[in-house]
Amino acid sequence: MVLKDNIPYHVAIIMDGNGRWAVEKGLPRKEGHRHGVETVRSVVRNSSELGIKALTLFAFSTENWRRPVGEINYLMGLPEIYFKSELPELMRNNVKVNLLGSKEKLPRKVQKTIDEGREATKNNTGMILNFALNYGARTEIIRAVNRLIVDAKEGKISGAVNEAAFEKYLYTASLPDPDLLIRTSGELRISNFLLWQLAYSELWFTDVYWPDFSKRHLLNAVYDYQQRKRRFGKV
Ligand code: V07
Repeated sequence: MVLKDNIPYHVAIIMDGNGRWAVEKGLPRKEGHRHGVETVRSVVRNSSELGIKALTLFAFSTENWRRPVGEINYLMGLPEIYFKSELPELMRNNVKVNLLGSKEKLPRKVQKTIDEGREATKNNTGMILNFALNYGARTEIIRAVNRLIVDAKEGKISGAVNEAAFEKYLYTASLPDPDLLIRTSGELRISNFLLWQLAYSELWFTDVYWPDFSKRHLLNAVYDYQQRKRRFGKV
């Protein structure tokens, strides 16, 4: 099925449809998020087995704070639930965890959980697992501009800034751009996710809700990616 060579180096996923999955089953929305964490477990394992080198998962956007407080509180408990059960497997599979997004607005406890997860996995040399948490792409770009201005004022920048120089100020500094973006649950939008980094990414959409996204769907996405011819604007 999927080819062993031409595995996408970096895959990004918008994990959409947890609430809808639950509501359609007559369950509370948080049941959808709970099942969504199960899917995170399987997609991390399967991606690492496939030889994907970086996986970026959109877990919580800067816009998601507008959800009901009860739902937000539940979501903010998920990083801890995730690490409690997954840390041993992350270590076995040599996975290094990282965060994209601004930590400051997150509850102290969540910051601590993520710092500990990062610290525990920092020497792992296998797949990089990025969680985009309190992430918004426009905010990321504005933050980069402001950090650049600070450096410029300190005289650390000489002449015009090019793309390579600018990218160093993004959360994804030193990480290659995603080769493949997957979005579940039928929405055909980017929704303020990695706007800079997705410039040349292949996009793959499915109607499947995130809690139902399985190894088969991941393999389908990678297979379709392998059939595409990437030109990066060239002929
Ligand atoms: C969340 C489960 C997956 C579907 C999308 C929304 C709900 C894993 C994490 C996580 C985040 C940081 C981290 C370790 C795990 C997570 C939130 C929501 C807020 F370091 N899943 N998951 N965080 N969902």
